[in-house]
Amino acid sequence: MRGKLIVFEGLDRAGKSTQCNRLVESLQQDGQKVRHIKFPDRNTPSGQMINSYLKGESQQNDHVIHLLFSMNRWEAAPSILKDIEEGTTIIIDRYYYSGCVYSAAKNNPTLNLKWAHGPEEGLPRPDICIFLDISAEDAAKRGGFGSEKYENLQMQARVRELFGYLMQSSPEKDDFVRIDAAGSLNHVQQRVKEVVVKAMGRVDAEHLPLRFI
Ligand code: NYM
Ligand code: MG
Repeated sequence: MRGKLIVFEGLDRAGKSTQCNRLVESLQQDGQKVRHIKFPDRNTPSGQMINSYLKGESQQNDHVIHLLFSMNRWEAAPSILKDIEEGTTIIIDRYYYSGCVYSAAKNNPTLNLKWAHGPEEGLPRPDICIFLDISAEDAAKRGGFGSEKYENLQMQARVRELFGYLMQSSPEKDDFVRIDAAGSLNHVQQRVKEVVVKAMGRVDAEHLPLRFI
């Protein structure tokens, strides 16, 4: 059986890293082969440019930084495909949904969701995307946002609105399961596991092929 592609999305401070780690551990305990990755991958050359932009150490125009984030995913795509083919499930902390939404949230008149989607087309499409939902205000209460670009209330509120649009009206809307992330870590973890086990089971039972964006 092929591996599955499972993505976590959400605002900064929604708890994605914690829930990714817990899911990886839990699936491994079930005897599954799992690889955990994260975008942006700050270690590759494109990732180093992204890192310096996010930290405010360099400037990029909105379109260029968008393409760098996309490039960062394309660099990883062959190894994702190979693992999935060989039966390893990939859990990703942020993917192209963040790519589209954060770029479009800047309200640049020539960079809307449609433009942002273009460079992502052809990447492997998730079997499921778990949106850990938290309000921008609650996110800010969790020890506050950091100092990186985009980590402010106004931007996060706009990001959440656009995620809402993706989940309701985009062609990808059925990829999403929204989980309320304001609850306890253990409760969220349980919900995540239920949702993931169901989605993975469905791929196997119906022999669903991996799709592409
Ligand atoms: N981000 C992340 C984007 O703007 N576009 C993308 O394609 C991706 C994957 O980078 N605020 C933004 C969202 C985050 C920031 O991610 C760094 P993280 O998960 O906080 O390290
Ligand atoms: Mg962050």
